[in-house]
Amino acid sequence: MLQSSTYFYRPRVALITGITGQDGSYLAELLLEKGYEVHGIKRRTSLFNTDRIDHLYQGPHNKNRRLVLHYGDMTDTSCLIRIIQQVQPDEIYNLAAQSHVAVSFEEPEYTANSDALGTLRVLEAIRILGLEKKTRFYQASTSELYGFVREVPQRETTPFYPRSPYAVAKLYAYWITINYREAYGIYACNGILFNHESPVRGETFVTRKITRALARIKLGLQDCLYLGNLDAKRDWGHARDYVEMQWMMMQQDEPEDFVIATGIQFSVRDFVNTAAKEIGMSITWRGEGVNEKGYDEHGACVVAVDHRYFRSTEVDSLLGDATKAREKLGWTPKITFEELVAEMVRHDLRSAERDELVKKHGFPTYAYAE
Ligand code: NDP
Ligand code: GDR
Repeated sequence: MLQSSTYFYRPRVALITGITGQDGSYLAELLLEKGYEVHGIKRRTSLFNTDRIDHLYQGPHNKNRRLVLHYGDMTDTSCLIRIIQQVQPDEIYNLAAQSHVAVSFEEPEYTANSDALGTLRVLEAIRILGLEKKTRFYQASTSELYGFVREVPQRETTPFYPRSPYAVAKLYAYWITINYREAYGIYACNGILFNHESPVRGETFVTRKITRALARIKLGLQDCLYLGNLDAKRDWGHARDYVEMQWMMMQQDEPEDFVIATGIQFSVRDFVNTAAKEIGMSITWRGEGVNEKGYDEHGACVVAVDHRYFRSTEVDSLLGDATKAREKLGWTPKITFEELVAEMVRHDLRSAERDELVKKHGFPTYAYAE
């Protein structure tokens, strides 16, 4: 029995789906710094998938453990209910998703299952377990909802027109979040986040693909960077700034949806030029006349356009207006585009240097990220 004078300090408890991803890792860091007990759902994979959170890992024998990982999957209702029942979270951040737009054209059904129905499963678990009044819910919504844009810049009231199986799945998740808020009084909110990047961005998203490839080209580990639509324009921010806003949205008196963006737009071509400048390289652009190996008649090339990276339906241009977040929550992004690119380049140069060393000692280094 506890002495009556004994006080239990129960830290706030957060559950992050997608904790092994880019945002999950930054958010876990932030919540641990704020004193939370953090639980995360990771998928069973045949190789380790916890690289991004290994620096936060605390073993099961650590008495003061504040980071706990659970095996689970967004497509498995029973495990989601079990984990939420066990963890009894104050806040759930639903970040898990098949998050690659181009891949969603290849895997539309799986994308719908994990991104749309996965969100429903978590919300239903809150309801089934009677946690409507206790557990707050954050949904990782996206600027991809705007797709074929009807208004520039895009704000909370701009109509949606999704242009990929990914965006259509996320549209369902957006609305089911609002429906559960209205129908059951759950504190549930959508962060409509524009693109955000970092040194731990997945290697097949265009920004990381660029910084990684240019670093490898600089060190002679790669000849060429193949890209799709160089004219696509995005509003790129830093993931560290954006997870702060995810947390802020969950601390309000009433749940609301917010756009999170920088309000500044660059093209893919601009990103390449900025990264090349940072790395001290001049770019040789090659058109679509490259042969199978990517070289044209001039020999080795640096950036070439390859049609396989074009999408069946493209989102040409996104630009966000985060006025509501600034006025209601006092949020503004702190890290500029140039600082973001510089940080990514520095990180990828270090990785390329490590690969160069490995190669010098006769070990293979792995190939291009497509
Ligand atoms: P990542 O792709 O880096 O991370 C996705 C996470 O979801 C990973 O932890 C991944 O696990 C996990 N995951 C994928 N499928 C499943 C599944 N079926 N069951 C359980 N876990 C799964 O994405 P980001 O961190 O960049 O983005 C986080 C969220 O925000 C996503 O929902 C994304 O759609 C959304 N978003 C992202 C934006 C961005 O610019 N980054 C902008 C707007 C929205 P594993 O590590 O094993 O692959
Ligand atoms: P996006 O990001 O589709 O906006 O989704 P991505 O970096 O994949 O593409 C941005 C733009 O660049 C063009 N592009 C290429 N893209 C990739 N991946 N590879 C290429 O070689 C290439 N060449 C040109 C694309 O066509 C596109 O126009 C990201 C994800 O994080 C989503 O989960 C999130 O919801 C949105 O951002 C907001």
